[in-house]
Amino acid sequence: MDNVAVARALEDLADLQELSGIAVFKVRAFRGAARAIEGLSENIADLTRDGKLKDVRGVGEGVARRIKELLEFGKIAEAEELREKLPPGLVDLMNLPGIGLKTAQQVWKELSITSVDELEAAAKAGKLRDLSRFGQKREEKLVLAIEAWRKRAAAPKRRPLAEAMLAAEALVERVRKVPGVIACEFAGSLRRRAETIGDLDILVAAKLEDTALIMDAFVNAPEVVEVLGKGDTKTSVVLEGGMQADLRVIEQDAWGAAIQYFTGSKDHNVAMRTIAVKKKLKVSEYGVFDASGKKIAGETEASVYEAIGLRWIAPELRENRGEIEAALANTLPKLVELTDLRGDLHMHTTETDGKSSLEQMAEAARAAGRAYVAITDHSETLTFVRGMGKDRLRAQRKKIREVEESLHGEIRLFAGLEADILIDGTLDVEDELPELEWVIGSVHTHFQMTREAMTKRVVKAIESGKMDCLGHPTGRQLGWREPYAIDMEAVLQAMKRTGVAIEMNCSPSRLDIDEHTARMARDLGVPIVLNSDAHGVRELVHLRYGIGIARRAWLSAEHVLNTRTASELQEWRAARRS
Ligand code: DGT
Ligand code: CA
Ligand code: CA
Ligand code: ZN
Repeated sequence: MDNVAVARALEDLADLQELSGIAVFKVRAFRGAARAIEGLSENIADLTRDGKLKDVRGVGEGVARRIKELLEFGKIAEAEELREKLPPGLVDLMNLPGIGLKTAQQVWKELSITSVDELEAAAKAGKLRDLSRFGQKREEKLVLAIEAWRKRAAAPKRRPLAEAMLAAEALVERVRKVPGVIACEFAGSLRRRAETIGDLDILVAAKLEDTALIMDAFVNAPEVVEVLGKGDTKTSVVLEGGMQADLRVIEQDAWGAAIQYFTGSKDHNVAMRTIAVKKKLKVSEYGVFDASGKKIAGETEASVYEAIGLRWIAPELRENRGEIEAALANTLPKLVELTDLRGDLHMHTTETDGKSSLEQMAEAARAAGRAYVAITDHSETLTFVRGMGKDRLRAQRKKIREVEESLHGEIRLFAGLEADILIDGTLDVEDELPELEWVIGSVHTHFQMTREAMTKRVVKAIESGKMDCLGHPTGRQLGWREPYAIDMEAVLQAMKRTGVAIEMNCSPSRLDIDEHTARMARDLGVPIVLNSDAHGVRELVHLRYGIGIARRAWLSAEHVLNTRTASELQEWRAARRS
């Protein structure tokens, strides 16, 4: 049990005591101790074992006894007893953000409300507004807060990268406009572009006297549904959809140190601190300090790394997977960037299951600065999305040439196909379609196979010689479909033998392949293609999610096929096919 858990248990005990009418002065000791324990740098269990519990500020005889009990039995008997005597829904009620102990007591005493359901019904019926310290506005907010609380309880805890990124960008943009804000950025796992995000960590550089306006702007953002805590330097809120966001205000001279610290990962920070200690330096979120306690760096992030003898490390690499060693040896890779991507080799149109026409897709891709794209609608056997047979394919190819001409050669359009990999590993494409310029092979049906059978199926398709790239290689859909069982290493080996590329599908619901497989592909020398798999013009931006994953896989531009020019790509393809 860690310090936070112990503090929370004491806090709960204090709440239960207070709800049960135990005198406030008796309760206060538990709250004070909880706060002290949360702020401790030593582990409370260690202190207990060493008999040093009483040295902790605010821990007297009574508190110490409860802590020992908690560490030994995992619970405090007094808390259990008090909880049993109270109406069961009351504790839930009290834990509702924006309610707390005082209000729970108030609605219980005055309206006999003892559950969240009853509270919600009362709020909707307008029965709360006349209570003291309430009013119509708070009553309305409460209904929203309860809805958000329910959603959050039901929602998976970690959120997909794209959802977190959109939410964070909106908040950052809003906060940047507040007078006094010198800088505002998101940190944490989102800055590292992890696949899923626990919570948002937003940092602001400002003078401390300017924080009030900043905090107000933050909590009043339209997507905020609950305020968990609002202070001078830190505020925590819950957003629509249930994600938590923390905002911290930092003074400018510690900005670099703070953003370094709060970007993490924790493992990276720990490894960094180990290096610092060897040099008799101390790194914290306030700066880098020498043995005499003098601050030697902290205003910029690069200065923090430099102070301990490291090159600046891209956030996507900060997982303690060799990046510190590489920074020391000056062998960090030059990571691929979004602007390195010249083309996009997977997208659909209204011809099959896309929402935008060929003309619209081509024009949007041109406007987005792509030098080339492949139009890859579905193949014939995928009848539920009106897959195309060879006649329609030929007709589409003709149309592609026309659209290309109408855009004056500003974008090269490859006539492609996303061919189904059938259950026996046959690729759903006619032998006599040499005019196709880009063929993706993908599994869209029959996911339930043994690992062996699925591997054999996909390897056979790779070896057919008709495929340029394997699409969304594991079939996963984040949050609702697990990857199918497949031996990715065997698949990569087959690709290496035959010169087929592997897709990193950048659709935020897929992100398939993941960073681990991408790293494996890179190490084997299998080229990786970052594709949007756009099913409409608005989805062409998907590349920005995949690029983060690609960087986490240590990819440079040279590992990514669609950083090449259109003619280099055609040469690559011709070389394999000859
Ligand atoms: P998440 O939110 O679960 O997706 O992951 P992070 O990495 O954003 O983690 P979070 O939000 O708990 O903390 C943000 C960063 O703050 C984390 O990456 C590193 C830093 N940090 C937080 N707690 C600690 C800690 O106990 N020790 C160290 N060294 N760093 C910490
Ligand atoms: Ca976080
Ligand atoms: Ca956090
Ligand atoms: Zn597909």
